[in-house]
Amino acid sequence: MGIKRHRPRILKVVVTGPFEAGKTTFIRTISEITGLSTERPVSDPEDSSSGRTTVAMDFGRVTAAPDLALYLVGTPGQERFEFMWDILAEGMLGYVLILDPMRPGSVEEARRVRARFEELGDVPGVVAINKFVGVEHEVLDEVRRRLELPEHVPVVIADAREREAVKCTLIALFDALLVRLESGPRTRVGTGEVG
Ligand SMILES: Nc1nc2c(ncn2[C@@H]2O[C@H](COP(=O)(O)OP(=O)(O)OP(=O)(O)O)[C@@H](O)[C@H]2O)c(=O)[nH]1
Ligand SMILES: [Mg+2]
Repeated sequence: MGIKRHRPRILKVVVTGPFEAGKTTFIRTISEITGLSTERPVSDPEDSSSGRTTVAMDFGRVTAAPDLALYLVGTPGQERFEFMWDILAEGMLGYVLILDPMRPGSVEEARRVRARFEELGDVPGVVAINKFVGVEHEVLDEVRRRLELPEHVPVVIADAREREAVKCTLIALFDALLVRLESGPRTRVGTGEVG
């Protein structure tokens, strides 16, 4: 007589954002498995600190509870791989939008990414400011204003290399999800279940 094993529920979270924002790093920091990454050398090495860029997707896994696993799916940041967004967003529970406020054009690009992700699913999103050194409340206000974020969208400062910061970002996303679920039957939320 064997021990009965239940398959864990799987919830999918997409990690998106502009080129070089820190999406791959965010997933690597928290993933329990080495994960899949489709990084290739960038064509313009001056434009990238690591010299590598995601061309299809990143993938990581986190056990949230004994019967609950999160699949973290990272998008490519370069515009020419944007066709992957629709595929990767399928069935997402929510998304994390990472941006680097110090990189020229990153906030404007984040605005465009967010507009597209809002179309791709009626799910909550959280904005994570990465690579930031400076006065925190100023950057929080500025990003909120420039992205024209509604009040219910959480914005956090999170160093994508730090596990605790990545965890807090994911918790902010789940809090936003709970608020949605509690806000009544008119709000539709994707199931996020992929298996
Ligand atoms: N200083 C600093 N560097 C970071 C941080 N997060 C990522 N980086 C570095 O920034 C570079 C880009 O990080 P990635 O995680 O590859 O960024 P990405 O968003 O996946 O990039 P693309 O796939 O090309 O769009 C790498 O050299 C990282 O080591 C951070 O919080 N602080
Ligand atoms: Mg990447």
